[in-house]
Amino acid sequence: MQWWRDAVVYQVYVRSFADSDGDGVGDLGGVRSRLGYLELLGVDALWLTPFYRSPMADHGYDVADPRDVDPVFGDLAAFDALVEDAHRHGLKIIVDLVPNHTSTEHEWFRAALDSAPGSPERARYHFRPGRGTDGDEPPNNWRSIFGGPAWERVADGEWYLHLFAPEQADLNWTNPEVWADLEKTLRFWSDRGVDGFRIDVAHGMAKPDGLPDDPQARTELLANTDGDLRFDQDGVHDVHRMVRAVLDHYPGRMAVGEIWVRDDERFARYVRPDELHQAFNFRLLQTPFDAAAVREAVEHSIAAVDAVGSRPTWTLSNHDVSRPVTRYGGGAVGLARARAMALVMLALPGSVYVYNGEELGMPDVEVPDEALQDPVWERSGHTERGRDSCRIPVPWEGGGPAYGFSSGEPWLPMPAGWDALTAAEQLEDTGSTLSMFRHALELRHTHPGFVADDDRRTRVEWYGAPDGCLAFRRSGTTLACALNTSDAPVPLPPGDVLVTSGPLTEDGQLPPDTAAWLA
Ligand code: TEU
Repeated sequence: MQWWRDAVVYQVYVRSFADSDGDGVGDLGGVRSRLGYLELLGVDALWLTPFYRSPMADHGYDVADPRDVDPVFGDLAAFDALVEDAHRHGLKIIVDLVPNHTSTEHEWFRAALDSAPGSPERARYHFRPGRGTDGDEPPNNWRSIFGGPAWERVADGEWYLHLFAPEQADLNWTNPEVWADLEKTLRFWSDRGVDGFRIDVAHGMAKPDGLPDDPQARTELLANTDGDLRFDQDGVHDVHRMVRAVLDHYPGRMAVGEIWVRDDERFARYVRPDELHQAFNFRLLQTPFDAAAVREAVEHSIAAVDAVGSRPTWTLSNHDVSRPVTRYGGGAVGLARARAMALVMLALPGSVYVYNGEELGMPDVEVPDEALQDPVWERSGHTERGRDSCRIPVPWEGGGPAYGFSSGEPWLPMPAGWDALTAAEQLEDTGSTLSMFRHALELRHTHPGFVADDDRRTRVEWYGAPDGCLAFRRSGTTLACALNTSDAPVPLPPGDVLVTSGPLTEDGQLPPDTAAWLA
């Protein structure tokens, strides 16, 4: 059963979702306590961000033990209870694996530090002597994604590679022990009943022989075809074939890769039939609120994966990027646009990834300097504020400073005046963003435009639309979606209105910054 092909997957940033023990940090018990809400919302699966043992230099993406739960998030028993309850609520569980690097607190890295240059312990990572007369220059010119050189020096003078924070040492994927360990981790969580895996930096891992200098000394994560040597090396596909071979032994399991590769043909390689089931498609979240650009992104995204017989995925936000409400201009206009884009995304064929709080219309929140936590802030020499603004805890109900997220002090400050944003308030309001999501998700499960079992569903057919607008129909169905990004109301395409992202005009037209579904 390929449940993921049309699934709506809800990303739980565990740290910010719900805190069950009052330490101000969300945890597995908190997720479990909110399963009723998630079922009511109507999502199909949860992606849990890393909850493994970690010193939290990158909030869990620095993993010290990938087969154990960090005490701040709970323990293995809490995890098992969560999986069992989630399944009882009809929700699948996807866990997040981080195979490109480990924490420098991982036992492997500690053993590497205690061992001599050239030892097998060091061969699990990329240790190299430095350049320059005293070896005090990094081994190559690669830059870290979070800022600064991608190399850190250890006491005996060797350097190790870290494409992210210095606390995240890149693993050496030419080492068979590294492969065996990922396989063990896949089996460990599969045997505990998880339904899928999100693979962090899935275009990383493989490095070019000899780690040559990058002619451009790039700093961005998005790999191009023009030779970024840090990412998208051909050898990475062997890793994904191994992942697929392991998961093929477990019926109904899937893997979705976080793949920042610009070139369509190279991107599609990751979802070939013997590799990952899905790849995140970041095109929509990089597209401005403009109908022509949105249409281009949609056509492009579908064509890219169609070429290898795979289905598209869609996302407008995650824990690494500015939230849609803020990205589209903030305030009432930003919210209206975020709601409209959510309806467009939820009408598209394929599966959708929704980030916690997106269904509430949460905006980014300015975090004061002294409260910033993201390593990007330090590593960039305080030139980049990092990703804390989109990681503010979820407001559940009014009546207290932590809005029901925690009985203690939230790990990031939550602003005053958020009562109307809370899930509890929005559940009561039929015009709320949450009610719009619930309605749309219910239609995804019940309307023939979504449930028709027909392979043509991978395609959309475009209607002619006024300037600044788009309208499409899911192929083989009557289900249509229209979006107005112009500054004047426009007539709707034919059909009965099923749901809108905001009120229509008095004469039944689609106003600016609004989308509608029809059938
Ligand atoms: O993300 C890859 C990544 O580094 C970017 O999304 C990055 O966060 C962005 O360009 C801002 O600097 C994954 C995780 O999603 C992210 O949270 C981790 O920090 C990163 O890997 C390292 O594991």
